[in-house]
Amino acid sequence: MQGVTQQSHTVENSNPLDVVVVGAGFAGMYMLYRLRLLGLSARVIEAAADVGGTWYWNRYPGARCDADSIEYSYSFCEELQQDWRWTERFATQPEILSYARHVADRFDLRRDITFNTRVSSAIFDELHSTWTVTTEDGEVLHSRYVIMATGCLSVPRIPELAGSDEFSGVQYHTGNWPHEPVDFTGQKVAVIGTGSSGIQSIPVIAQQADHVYVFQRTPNFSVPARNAMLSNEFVDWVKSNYGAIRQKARLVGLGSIERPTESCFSVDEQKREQRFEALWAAGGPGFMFAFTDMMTNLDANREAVAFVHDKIRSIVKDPAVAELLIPNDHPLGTKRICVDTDYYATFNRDNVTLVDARATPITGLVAQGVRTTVQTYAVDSVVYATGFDAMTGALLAVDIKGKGGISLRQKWEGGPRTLLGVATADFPNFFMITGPGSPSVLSNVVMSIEQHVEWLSGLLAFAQNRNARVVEAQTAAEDQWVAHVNEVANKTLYPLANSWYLGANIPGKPRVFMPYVGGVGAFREKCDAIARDGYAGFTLN
Ligand code: NA7
Repeated sequence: MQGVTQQSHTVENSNPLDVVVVGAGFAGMYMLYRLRLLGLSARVIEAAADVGGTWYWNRYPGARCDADSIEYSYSFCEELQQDWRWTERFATQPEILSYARHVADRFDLRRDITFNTRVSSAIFDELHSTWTVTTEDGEVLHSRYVIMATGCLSVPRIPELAGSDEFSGVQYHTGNWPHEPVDFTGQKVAVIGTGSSGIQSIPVIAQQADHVYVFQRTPNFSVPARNAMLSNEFVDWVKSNYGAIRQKARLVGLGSIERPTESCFSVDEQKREQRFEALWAAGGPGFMFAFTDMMTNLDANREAVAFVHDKIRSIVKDPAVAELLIPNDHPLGTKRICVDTDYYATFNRDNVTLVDARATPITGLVAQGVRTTVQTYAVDSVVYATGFDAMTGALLAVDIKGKGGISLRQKWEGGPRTLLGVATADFPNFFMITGPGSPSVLSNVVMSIEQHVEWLSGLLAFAQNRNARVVEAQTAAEDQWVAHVNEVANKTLYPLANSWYLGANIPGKPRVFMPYVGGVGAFREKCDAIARDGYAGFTLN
């Protein structure tokens, strides 16, 4: 027998729970709500002091969602979506966190959540078909099921820079920002990284700091957000049409984004330009869906690339700075497109300097600041906007052992393998919400969370009805799913970029395209077909 070794809390005498859920972000909260409906006992373990997940931690200046707030919210409760009033097109982090807290209060979720506690291991006991979950504080829980609701972007990554201990100022990571306000007034600040977090925070920090040095290794594509306050008329319209808006989003992704019907070269140059202009003026991530073939046809993508290059040149006054900001190593959208407010214009400010960290890489920190191969930049604070160990980081941070003592880290050595991103063979009664192999980060993730949670609730109800003690993904079904995920990814331009979708931002991480790119509608259909087929691909005993 592999697994349980804790002598003081044996499975036999500990009155096991039905489910341990790890994480109380949007996924963990809704999972708990649904488990209660199934009549299952559950405990949620959360590292933070409150609910909210990524929105609890990412408090950096300018942090906001890049999906429309009316869609980046739960749809499962009509009263909830009618009562809550979003104020801005793209909600700020504090507003999203208030929403998460409101949901926790409204459904009295906190009574089943243990906060300030991190799970260190989860070990499957084959004899009893239960899991033993141990926290870093040494608490041991036993449960029939473990559900990882640990988020796709929840393990911040700080590059190992020589001399970081010697730096005399303060170092921050955007994904683990202090809870007290940070005041950069009068300071010289280094921001390392120009992904979404850097692009959102740099304009805001620049308004406060004495000087900002932006260390850019790879320029990214960013489109204007055109954020605005939501009018009462618009909100009223949304609330009267919420059913249809949600339904559309379930089938095509972000429902508020009008999907194209034409391919790029089926229209003439003038019409193409007009469409790009209209989407640029409308703001938001819809720009990357200008034509049907933007993410599959390199020539079509190049048209959008050229348009954005021209925009950058027209906004940034110093031509040398503009050239440096121009992304030229990946097709548009193959790294997550950034959505900004005044990002490029910020480089016209006298107190902002762009440092080419590719031509002159950062070699480390010294007491006074950041050192590159050519000079030292004296700064008071360093902001790492250097991203996350995405999609698998939080799962593999926990020591998870399944059948025969196999660890998830071993099994996923060559990259994650899942069935539908929800389960993995040899790990019975173990599930993930929006795991690798599901649309997750390529979709409106709250909507994808709802889909996964509801589908998994159906599977657990099915197991309950059959008195099954064990639910496990079959290896053959998993192999087929992994092959399908790769096949659809390889038909697109996505694998052409060194993105965190592929794990390329983490040295040594296997290069595997992790999210499912086939679309939320197709994914939902496949999941539903499997359910209709008696959860084909899963073994229930
Ligand atoms: P990202 O998108 O992973 O961006 C991280 C940035 O940090 C990126 O520009 C990196 O450059 C840069 N980076 C990382 N290490 C270094 C070093 N050592 N030197 C210089 N620059 C470095 O993370 P974000 O937090 O911005 O966004 C993640 C997601 O969160 C986002 O897509 C949204 O979905 C929300 P590189 O490209 O590796 O050259």
